[in-house]
Amino acid sequence: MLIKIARPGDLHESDVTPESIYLSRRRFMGGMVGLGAGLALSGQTRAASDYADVPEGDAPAWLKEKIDATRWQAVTPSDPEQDRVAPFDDASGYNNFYEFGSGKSDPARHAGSLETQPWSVVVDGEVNNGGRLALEDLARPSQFEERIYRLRCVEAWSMVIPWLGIPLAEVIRRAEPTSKARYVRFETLVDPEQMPGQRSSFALIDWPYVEGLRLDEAMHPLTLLALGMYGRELPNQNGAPLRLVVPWKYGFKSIKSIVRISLVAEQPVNSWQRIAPDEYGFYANVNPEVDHPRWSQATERRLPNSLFNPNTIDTRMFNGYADDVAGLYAGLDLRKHY
Ligand SMILES: Nc1nc2c(c(=O)[nH]1)N[C@H]1C(S)=C(S)[C@@H](COP(=O)(O)O)O[C@H]1N2
Ligand SMILES: [Mo]
Repeated sequence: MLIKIARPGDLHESDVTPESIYLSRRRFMGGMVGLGAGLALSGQTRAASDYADVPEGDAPAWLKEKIDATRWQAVTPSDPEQDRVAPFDDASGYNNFYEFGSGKSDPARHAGSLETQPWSVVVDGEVNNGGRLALEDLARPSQFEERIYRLRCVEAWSMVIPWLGIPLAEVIRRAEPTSKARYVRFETLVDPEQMPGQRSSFALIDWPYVEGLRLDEAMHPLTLLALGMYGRELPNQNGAPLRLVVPWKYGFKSIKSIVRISLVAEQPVNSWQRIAPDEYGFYANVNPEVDHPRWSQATERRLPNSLFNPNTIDTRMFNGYADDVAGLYAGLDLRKHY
């Protein structure tokens, strides 16, 4: 197992960052390893002790075991100045999760009581090996990996978050898609008793929250099913116990608290597309050249920031993952298929 215990000399940059976790040029440059579709993995590894400041979670025994066996070998963003990992308090305190309200602090305030154990996920549709899987059975055959990704919200803010999880591709392969499967459709839990946003008569969303990917996007090695972040299980406000992370797409594609994964023949209609099809499309690839009808997508506020340091940075094509994913969209008009 590749666990590196951090040596004191490794940590000097952390002196000037708010957290003991940071990304360094050395870590990224050190021994790049190619994987799958040219995916750049850092040869450096991180220690679980990098997360010493993060509050301990309350994961069930099976999940703790999986987390302890994580391959601490991150896919990292590339800019050591801009791409600092956000403090845990920001990543778990500033959220979008409309099931718990539409304010950024509503999820942290209201999601704590969500019952996430036991949890099961229905895998169905165009598959030969579907069914209802206990979460531990869905996760067990795969090794956990850490992925440090940029998350770029369509609202033009972003954070760098270290996720823990398993490639979605492995779950899909085990389901044995039929030849008719061309898309993957995801659903979030519907439970108005536990989710106050689903009781509100002002809610825009027609529950459940739905998302979708093309099958090749779903099979891409960057696409992660996350069960944890910052070396622990997911806080409920971040989509416990299971959420999608698709780092080259706007954050709304990364659906939380998933209860159903369906392989389907037709392109799913995702929740935001249903609400405002002129503003939110199916693809939702991060693209600084295609503005939202009501605001520019050319820049973003990298969090944490402040009034005195707005920390506005340029948005990158495919959120900086173009080398890995641009090929998926060859020949597609990205202005039309936003
Ligand atoms: N079920 C569900 N999933 C969701 C959302 C939501 O409201 N409901 N919001 C999305 C949006 S808009 C973003 S930006 C990300 C935010 O993830 P984070 O809170 O972990 O940063 O979750 C996405 N997943
Ligand atoms: Mo978002």
